[in-house]
Amino acid sequence: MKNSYSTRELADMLSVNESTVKRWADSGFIECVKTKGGHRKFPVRSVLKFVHENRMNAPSLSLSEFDGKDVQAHLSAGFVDVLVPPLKEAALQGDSYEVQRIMRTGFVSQPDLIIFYTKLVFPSLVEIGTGWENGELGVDSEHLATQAIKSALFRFQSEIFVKEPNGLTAVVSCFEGEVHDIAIMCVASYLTSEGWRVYHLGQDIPTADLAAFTRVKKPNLVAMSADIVENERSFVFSINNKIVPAAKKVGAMTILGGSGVPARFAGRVKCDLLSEDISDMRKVHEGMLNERTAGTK
Ligand code: B12
Repeated sequence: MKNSYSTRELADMLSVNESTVKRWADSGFIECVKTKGGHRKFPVRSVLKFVHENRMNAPSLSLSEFDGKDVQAHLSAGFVDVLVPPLKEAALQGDSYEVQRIMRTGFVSQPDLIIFYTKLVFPSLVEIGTGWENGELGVDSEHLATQAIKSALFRFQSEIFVKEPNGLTAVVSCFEGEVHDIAIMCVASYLTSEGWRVYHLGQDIPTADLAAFTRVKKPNLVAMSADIVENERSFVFSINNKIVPAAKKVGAMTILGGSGVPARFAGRVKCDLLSEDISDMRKVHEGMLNERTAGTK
């Protein structure tokens, strides 16, 4: 995996002069380290941060990592789905550093986090799940691959540029008994990148604890994820009688996300939003930010 770029490489990839890159570095806009010989080296992590922070389009940064005309043409147009097969392959090998490298590449070509998740990360997981369902993959391979993606996501997410705090707070959590936490981890990461203060509670949070935590932290939003519900009555009771009242008391919006569960419980659970698509988080974020901005004027 490439760890850093030279001034020339970076200038070529961003289509600017070398002198521009040096000026950015000397003004502190982009972090660089100097070698003993006095040459500037730009860590990949800082380059990604810089590109993301400045909303730059730098597909050639990702092109430098991949061979093949088709792949390059797709990447230069931001179509990261072309990286699903290599990402899945690296995951099935349990090579989480290669998965991370592919994620970095994909993110440079498609720096919209929501699109990046929905076109690259999630389809890879779904394909792995389908392989298991069809009997092509054993539980061992499925777990190895998932773990590789999850570990890579953890590291990758620490490289994402985070906006200034916007004053909004969210509690995000899997519902009691739920262990599928990758989507909610991505929800947490998206909101964090948009400047939210996020309390990410992870898998299998008992209802009483989630309600108590909500009462204490008084967030603007409580976002939950549930993929598998065995006891319908208890699920509906927990949401309607414990979590929603706790959220209402502190003025928080509630969202229940997951696959199949929101549709199955539509009209039965009293959350403000039921969603099967992480893209809905963009609308929620923008709506709440506008409300907040209007309220503080
Ligand atoms: C990885 C995985 C696991 C891992 C979980 C690792 C982890 N830390 O997450 C492990 C191996 C532990 C696991 C266990 C099980 N799994 Co599993 N697993 C998967 C797999 C392959 C990928 C899950 C994933 O991350 N998908 C990608 C994410 C992004 O999808 P998602 O969570 O559905 O999120 C989407 C929406 O639901 C929505 N969303 C989700 N949460 C939220 C929240 C908010 C706020 C919003 C706005 C949106 C949102 O956004 C996403 C799309 O934009 C899927 C296959 C698949 N098709 O997804 C099966 C799958 C989910 N698992 C399944 C099953 C059956 C199980 C087990 C019961 C298997 C078993 N017999 O032990 C156990 C469950 C244990 C438990 N107590 O819950 C089934 C579920 C079927 C169902 N709904 O009834 C699936 C679909 C596989 C299948 N085709 O049968 N699993």
